[in-house]
Amino acid sequence: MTATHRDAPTAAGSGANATDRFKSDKTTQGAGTPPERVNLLAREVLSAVHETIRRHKVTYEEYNALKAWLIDVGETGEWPLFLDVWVEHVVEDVATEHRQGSRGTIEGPYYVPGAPEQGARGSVPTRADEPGTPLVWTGQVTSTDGPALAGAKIELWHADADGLYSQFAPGIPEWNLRATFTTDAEGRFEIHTIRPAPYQIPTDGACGKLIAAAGWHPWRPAHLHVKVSAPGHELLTAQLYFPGDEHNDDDIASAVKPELILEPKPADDGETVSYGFALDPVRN
Ligand code: MBD
Ligand code: FE
Repeated sequence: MTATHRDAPTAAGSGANATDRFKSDKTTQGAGTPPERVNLLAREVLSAVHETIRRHKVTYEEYNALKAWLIDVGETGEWPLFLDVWVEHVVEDVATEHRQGSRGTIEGPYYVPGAPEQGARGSVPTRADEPGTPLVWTGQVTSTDGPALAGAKIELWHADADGLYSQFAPGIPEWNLRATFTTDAEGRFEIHTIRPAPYQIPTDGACGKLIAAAGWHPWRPAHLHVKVSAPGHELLTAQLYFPGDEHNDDDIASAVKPELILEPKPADDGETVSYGFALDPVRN
């Protein structure tokens, strides 16, 4: 390890970065939600909280512990992490239930738009001594209407062999293990990367405190994140997993689906895998 104590990854560090990222990319504050809908949703969420308090006779001590913890979530910048781990999977289910094409799953807190373009065949940016098993991934992007999609974009991002993401953990080059590929005339691509490590939710922040206090585990299985897009088609956000990972069955973020588990094969230098995507046309 070359990391010094000073630049070790911390929950507050990745949390602050994820919070800034969300504010600059995603916040649309209110987004035109009409008052009737805010009223409906806010009332139902609050009554679920009230019901839980009555049913379990929640005490003032517990109420104050909750208040302190919620303050802590904000102070450690962990709202993106908390929501993406424990809430996003249901939003994703609802948003994509009409689709015929490839299944997706949650985005999580660590996507960054604008990763370097590598064409149809190429490598993700890595450090000279990037640890991890080399992985060559080939595939094709098609439309559920049939045709191959030339010029489709595949944005890939994933953790390194220590389970850390560039731009969210310190000391990693900006675009390490992040890239954008564009399919060729037949809709095909070939991506050279490394196998990521399982991801552990930071144990030193508010989410880690909840996990410890509830006796849960902090792990997500190893995964590759992708966004696949083509004109006239719905954006597909997915993650791909590796067979045999002990957390495929109990992902803390509930984001594993059987269709998303790869079937890698051993190769001379690492592994190869074939996996493609079918995108749903936008219907009006
Ligand atoms: C991750 O890497 C991730 O993908 C999700 C969903 C939550 C926390 C960390
Ligand atoms: Fe992730």
